[in-house]
Amino acid sequence: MTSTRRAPRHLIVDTDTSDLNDDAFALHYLFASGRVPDLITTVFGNLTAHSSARAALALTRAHGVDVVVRAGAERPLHWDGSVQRDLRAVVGSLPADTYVASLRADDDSFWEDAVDDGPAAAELAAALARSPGCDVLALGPTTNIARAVRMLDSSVLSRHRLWVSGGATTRGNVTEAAEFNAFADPHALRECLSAAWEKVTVVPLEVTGAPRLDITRVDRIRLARTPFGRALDELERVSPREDGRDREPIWDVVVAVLLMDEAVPCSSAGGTLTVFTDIARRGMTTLSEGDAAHHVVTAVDPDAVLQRFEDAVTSQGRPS
Ligand SMILES: [Ca+2]
Repeated sequence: MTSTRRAPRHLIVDTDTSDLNDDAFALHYLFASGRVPDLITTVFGNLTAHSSARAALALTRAHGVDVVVRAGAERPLHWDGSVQRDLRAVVGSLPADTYVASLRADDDSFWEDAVDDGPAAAELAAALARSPGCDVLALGPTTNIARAVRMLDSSVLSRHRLWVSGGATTRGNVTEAAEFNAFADPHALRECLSAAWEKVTVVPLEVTGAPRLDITRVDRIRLARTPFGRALDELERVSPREDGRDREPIWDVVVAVLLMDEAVPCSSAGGTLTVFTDIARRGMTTLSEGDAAHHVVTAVDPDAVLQRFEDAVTSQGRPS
């Protein structure tokens, strides 16, 4: 297999990981590939930022590696009374099976309790200020990253590259138009996309949702005596798939694989991705092709992504 590994740069992963969701799959993949993040920051989204930090810390320990993990934002960037009221009404009106995780309208701890944000944004800004060249991998709502961006000059940001898992160019998964990470904090995503990064790569839902980890691959991977193999085996035992033929999409893994390996066959469009922030179109993203402000991945070879992932998480620590 030919693969062209990118030269190692610093790596910061900002994530709303839980114990073994797609963010955790992506972290396992990065650890197994030897691309250990220099910093992991966590944000509200699937869980609270603080719960997510605990999950990330447990994952780093399963790999026997010390990585600094910092919790960050527990709420979106814009959070005044009218934003809260309008947003809660919108999520309350969505079909009952819509995945809105920590934004559930009946989750009073999110809407009403005053949990303090952790220090992630300041730590992220300090790490970027120190690093000569960093990849920032955004796997959740981009609130921490937007706050860090506000603390930095363009001369610092222009050394670093942003990779975003989120947005949707045809169809969303929260509303008709909006993907979850973009919906959770569209103002933050807009600020992140307009900042002075060296390069911005966005991998939208259509692309991250394409590769599916089928049962054959799951059954091979869970036999591996690696941290991920053991974790997946445990998941299959406690949460069986029943008649489903695939476990689920592996969304955030797709972005991590593209970050790691430029030989993965994919296509992309240069253009400007616009994020809508008004309540009716919250989180909707549209691409105007033309300039190259953003590189938006438009398609990827699903089998190549899945093979890279399986190779890494099953052969960890063994010479290839
Ligand atoms: Ca995520």
